[in-house]
Amino acid sequence: MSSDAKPYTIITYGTFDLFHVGHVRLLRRLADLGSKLIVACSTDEFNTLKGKTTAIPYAHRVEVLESCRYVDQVIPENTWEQKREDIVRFDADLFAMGDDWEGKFDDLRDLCDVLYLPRTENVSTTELKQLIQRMRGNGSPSRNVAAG
Ligand code: C2G
Repeated sequence: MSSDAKPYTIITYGTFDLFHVGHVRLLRRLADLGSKLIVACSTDEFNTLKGKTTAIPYAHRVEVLESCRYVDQVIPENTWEQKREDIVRFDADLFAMGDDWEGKFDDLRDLCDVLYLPRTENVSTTELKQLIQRMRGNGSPSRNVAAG
């Protein structure tokens, strides 16, 4: 592909709390589909709107995503409604999510392709939180993750 060709741009959205292999495998599959992957990371305020409580603050979740080899750019996700504007702004060719969102964003098909990829089984942020709670209940030493 000539160097001045437009990158095939993919955009995806999520909280990415307690970054785990399910997130990694989604981002890797998406990166393999194009030449630029943009991740819109849910802000702490938006997660409150989503009814989600995150373990890791937004700034740290962004830092982790930006360190991921598959991710080219991280932007904030502040609202449900920003997707259309983002797709136009970044000239995205593909909007993609895990298939727990199957069908939820088909309305974007007038702007770009829409793809739902199979979730990675047996791992989720919720399960990790429950595991950590059980470990703490068993007297495992806990330390402030954010302090590193
Ligand atoms: N995911 C996955 N496999 C898992 C867990 C998550 O493929 N085992 C995918 C999800 O399908 C999603 C992405 O990883 O596409 C991020 O997951 P979350 O952080 O849980 O994102 P969510 O809270 O679903 O926010 O506007 C869309 C929302 O912001 C999505």
